[in-house]
Amino acid sequence: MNKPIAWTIAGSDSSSGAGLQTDLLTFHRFGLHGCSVMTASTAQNSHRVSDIQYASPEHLKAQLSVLKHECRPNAIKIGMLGTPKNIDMIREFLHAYSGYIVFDPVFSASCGGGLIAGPARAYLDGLFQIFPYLHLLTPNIPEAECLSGFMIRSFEDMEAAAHKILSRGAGSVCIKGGHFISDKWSQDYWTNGKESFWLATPRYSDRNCRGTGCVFSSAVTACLALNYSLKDALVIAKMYISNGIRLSTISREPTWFVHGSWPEDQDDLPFLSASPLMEHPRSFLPCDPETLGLYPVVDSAEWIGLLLSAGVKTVQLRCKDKQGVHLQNEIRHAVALARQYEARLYINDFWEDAIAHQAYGVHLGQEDLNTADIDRIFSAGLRLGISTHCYYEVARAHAVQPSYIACGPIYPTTAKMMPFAPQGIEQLKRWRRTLRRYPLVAIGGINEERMSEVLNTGVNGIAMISAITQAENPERKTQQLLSMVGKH
Ligand code: 3NM
Repeated sequence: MNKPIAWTIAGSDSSSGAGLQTDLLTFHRFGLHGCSVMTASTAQNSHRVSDIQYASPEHLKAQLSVLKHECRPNAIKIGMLGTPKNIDMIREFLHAYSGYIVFDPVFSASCGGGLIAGPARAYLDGLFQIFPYLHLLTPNIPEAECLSGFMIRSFEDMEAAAHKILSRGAGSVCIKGGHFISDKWSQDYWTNGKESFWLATPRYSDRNCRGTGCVFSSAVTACLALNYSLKDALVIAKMYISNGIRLSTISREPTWFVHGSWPEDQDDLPFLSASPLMEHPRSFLPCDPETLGLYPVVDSAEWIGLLLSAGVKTVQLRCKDKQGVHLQNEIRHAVALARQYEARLYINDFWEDAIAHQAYGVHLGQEDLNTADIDRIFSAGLRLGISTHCYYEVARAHAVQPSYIACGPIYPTTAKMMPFAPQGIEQLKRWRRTLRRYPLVAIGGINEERMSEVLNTGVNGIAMISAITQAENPERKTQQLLSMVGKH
């Protein structure tokens, strides 16, 4: 077996609207081999649960043992456990397992039927014992209220409840805001105690899909099994959920979630930000023209002069080694040159100076997003470009609605210390399909030989440093590259 493997430890839903049937389908759509450990069999349709047979702890153990030997999981999702004894059995198993574990603490079916045996208190106490083994807990609002003991009436309450739940020992918590019917966004809050963010997608209040909680936790598990980081997994899973709800039938009656393939629609990409979304973020001015073309990134006004005289029309000043008056002079000089050549100059990092000197735009990395005053850049009428390297960063950039998004590194690069592996041309094609309303700039390791395959993806700009600055004759190389872009 050569596919990554994910397990679901959950109850069977005879109608397949939720439970392990829908978990397996989700795993399949993400290209995994899914295995199931059934904790209970429910007789269920979209209106009621008419019977439940819980698996005995012995039967649970037998399922875990056979699978453990042949189908070692890359990640595990746990859903309904049903009885305190089954919780104990799972805790024993988790003690010896070191991979990713996602837990969706299901207490009742979407149709309202309770799914746990015996007193709720004993069940909850058992659950708390397994929290220290979990990488992620994904309660909805009623479940989060149960686990935290808080009433959740506001976004602040969601944050407080998440931190209370976290204090029980789970690695991180994502509270799904799907039950906040008053809000026009579906907003989830994630935290691991050190970092936190909100994910917002449009709410489709005229749809009533079953099993979305199961699908969300399975989709996160699938992405973890595929080696995505937890933060990326949350973004991709949110896209998958938004897509399936958006494409489902408009109805008050319960309807089927529409399982898609890998989510690639910008309409489903969440806005990721430090606080909940109150209104649709405003968009930065568009790049004009939308085609940025050859986009050299250089560290001095002298380089900019050379490139502009060779015919470059979009350029970035990325000064990492100058400060104070030297930096000011460099920026002033670069802006004057750009005006003279009617070219578009983006200033990396130094957004205040870019505003002061009225540069065409600012380019920010993800760390700069923590400190830059985005509203001031917007009000000053400058364009904004943002670097991204993964789904989490793309969703974060999306919340700022920049003029363009840069995706990198596409190939290995030596010009920048890079904690990210090269994304490759296939992922760049995927970004092109996904981010269809943004101009995209490709960066990282691009040179003359790789140029046409990058251009073929349909990106709007090609950024590069060393292919130009390390060339024997940078001016001639720039002209060659410009002509390749021009002919495309
Ligand atoms: N940013 P070269 S890669 C400045 O991926 C920079 O965000 C990157 O230089 C990113 O063309 C990179 O020499 C370096 O590889 C690009």
